[in-house]
Amino acid sequence: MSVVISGAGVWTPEHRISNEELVEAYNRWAVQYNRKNQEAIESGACEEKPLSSAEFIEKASGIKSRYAYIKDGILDIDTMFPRIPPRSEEQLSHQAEMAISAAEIALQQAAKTSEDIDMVIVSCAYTERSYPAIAIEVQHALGIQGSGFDMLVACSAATFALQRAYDAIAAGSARCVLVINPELTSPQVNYCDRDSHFIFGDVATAAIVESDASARAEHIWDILDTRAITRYSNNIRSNFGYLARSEAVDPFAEDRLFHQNGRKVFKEVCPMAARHLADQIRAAGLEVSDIRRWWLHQANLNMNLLITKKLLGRNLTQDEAPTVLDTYANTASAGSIIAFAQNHQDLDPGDYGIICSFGAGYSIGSLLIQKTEGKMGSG
Ligand code: CO8
Repeated sequence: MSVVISGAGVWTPEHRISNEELVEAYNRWAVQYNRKNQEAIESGACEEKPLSSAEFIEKASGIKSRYAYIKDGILDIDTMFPRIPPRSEEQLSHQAEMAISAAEIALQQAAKTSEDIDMVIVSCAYTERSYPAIAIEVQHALGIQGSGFDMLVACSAATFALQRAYDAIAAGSARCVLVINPELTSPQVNYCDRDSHFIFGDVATAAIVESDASARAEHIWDILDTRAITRYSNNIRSNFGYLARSEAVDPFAEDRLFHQNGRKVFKEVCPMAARHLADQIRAAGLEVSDIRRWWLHQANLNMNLLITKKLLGRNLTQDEAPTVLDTYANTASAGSIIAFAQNHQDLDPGDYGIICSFGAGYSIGSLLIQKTEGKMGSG
């Protein structure tokens, strides 16, 4: 039996923030901070905040803009975080709403309805609460039978969840799995940190995984192989967690937000990812040159250029390795799924592709897939 990806969808928030807007707000905040703390800076008690630059951001990362679920507050120098209106326990939660918006597109692409689904996996870098699982809320809202659960694997949440979906179909414990990645990253971004304020954006992605026998979509991708590896590293970290109350620490302190040693991450993760992909492709009896399209993790354009250069000895074109981080920025685990969802319909039956994530953990997750004949128009 073949296990296939038969649909993928992206829900994009309506609010966009350009590098220029973000830098302008950060710089005004930094100037105000430096003015307020002038004496302490002069005495060496605290450090001056350096200014950010839109040119640096684009050159160092390839990011030009990002989307925000809620823009209000992010560019206000007296706030510097998104002001997300609280919802009552009776209302649909923010992440469930994002998840459902992406799920509806993936279901439509796969020519499926809620009745066809029997497992929901919500997998992302953060969930807005511990329980009940966002996946179970989505399951309830969409009227899905079976089971649902949440998974957290930071950057590799989407690829690791696709592998759990693959395993469930292959083992017969599910018939059709809805995998959703509502990446609401903006509340965990430190918009007062010059080195990381530009990195992330919000988005939600979704995919349908099922047996080839039940697939009815126009575009169907056979999953030939899945791989996941992790290696512990403190170089990307957020200490946000439920122990803050017991530890009597500030739950909003800088270390509770995303922070990283970006240079080290770059140097350590690129060779790991290149080796991982080369091993996977060769183990399947293929050459790296057989891969028609690379839907790579979208953290940094230079990382992707380095990885593909290590693999193929040349820079890949946008057609071979589509970039979406220029408009979406780093969307935690969703980046490779956005790249896939927006850039797979033009390929032909028989074409091979790789979906791959790499990042916090460290973690690397990848799927080697091959396009098969579509069954019918998905409308
Ligand atoms: N404006 C102007 N100058 C700057 C800025 C800025 N905004 N930031 C840094 N600089 C300066 C630095 O001070 C430095 O100056 P100097 O040379 O004088 O010391 C110079 O520019 C170079 O700085 P860096 O060494 O930091 O710059 P890099 O070229 O390394 O680029 C990057 C920085 C873009 C961060 C790069 O290192 C990178 O992308 N690394 C990989 C990071 C990565 O992939 N991380 C993965 C994180 S995502 C993830 O794992 C998911 C986590 C879960 C989601 C979290 C949601 C919130």
